[in-house]
Amino acid sequence: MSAELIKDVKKTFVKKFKTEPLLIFSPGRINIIGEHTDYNDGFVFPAAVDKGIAAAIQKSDSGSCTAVALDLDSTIEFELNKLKPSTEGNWENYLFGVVAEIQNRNKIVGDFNIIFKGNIPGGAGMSSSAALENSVVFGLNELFELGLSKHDMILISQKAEHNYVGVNCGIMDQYASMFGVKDHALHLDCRTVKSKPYKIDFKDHQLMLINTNVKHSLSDSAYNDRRSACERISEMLGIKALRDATEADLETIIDKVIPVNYQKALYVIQENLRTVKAAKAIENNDLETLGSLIYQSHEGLSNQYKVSCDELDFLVEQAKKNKHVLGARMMGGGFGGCTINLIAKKEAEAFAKTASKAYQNKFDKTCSVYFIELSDGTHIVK
Ligand code: GAF
Repeated sequence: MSAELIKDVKKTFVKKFKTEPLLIFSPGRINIIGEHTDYNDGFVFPAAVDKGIAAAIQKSDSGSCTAVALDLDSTIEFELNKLKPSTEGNWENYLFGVVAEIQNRNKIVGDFNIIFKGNIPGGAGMSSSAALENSVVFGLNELFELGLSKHDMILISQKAEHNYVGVNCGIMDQYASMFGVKDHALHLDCRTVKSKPYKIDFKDHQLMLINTNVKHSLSDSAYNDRRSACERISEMLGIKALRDATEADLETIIDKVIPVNYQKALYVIQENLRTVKAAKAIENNDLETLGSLIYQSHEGLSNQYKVSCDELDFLVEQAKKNKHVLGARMMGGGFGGCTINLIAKKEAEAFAKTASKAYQNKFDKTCSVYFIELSDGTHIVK
């Protein structure tokens, strides 16, 4: 599938710009557990997947830059010294943001042309945004010999999202997309920004995604609000981030925090511990425990952190009714997108069918099922 994307962007690039481009593939990600912990300096457990964004990029001598999003049939021209966030709030903000953040580091980017095409479903919570940002920064680094490390690049991608897109995201998505390792998930410590790869081979079980195909509005502002609430509580506790707090610490300020925010902080503290326990469970090949932690994660996201929605809750309820699903939860920022399910391989197709039918009956719309492969991070395609 990604080979086709590469072929398409290359062909279109050569036809449009009459020169051979540099080709990049940048993946989306899943996350086994550890949601909304990244911006609290905590642990997450993501993996890059075989869906992503292909980019063809080359220097331009026309005096300006052209960018084409093939799947959106959208072309823009821009000049490097006149960059500012577009009010349309579209895909170009990811691109402009990355270029601007590179320039902020006093690195010189020359004119370039770029063509993208992707196969990460929009709003699926699989981070097409990080894939896009990483493809741009990776391509520009290579083309203009900027000397950026992979760590520099993901920080640039993250800043682009903060300053040009307006989402104060953590580092999980950019990290997973850039550093992904085939067949592995990364147990990432978001404070040190270092990870340990875990080979994921669940033998007779597998991970399966079900996309609600909904993305509820206001998700960006709700995300930023939650991040601010966590930061305010950390400040009250006199710590750098909620990663440093225990439930007992939190109890000391129970009278000073409104109950909904107290629950959010409690969720973060508990989710962080769950993520550490999940790593142990995977080491011990203890899938029952892993599954139960995944279900607990969803409970917390839905009832305490309040980032789920009816469609996600419904799919998790369907999973709970099926003894072959060991764990299921919403994945990513929330308010729509996918559930991730840990399920017996031989039952996966049957559950996908039953859950899809029930979803259609309940919401009068379809959900989509994805079987994903864990893949390498952002790379050049020869
Ligand atoms: C989004 C953000 F981009 C990530 O940084 C992370 O916070 C995630 O939501 C929730 O875990 O994908």
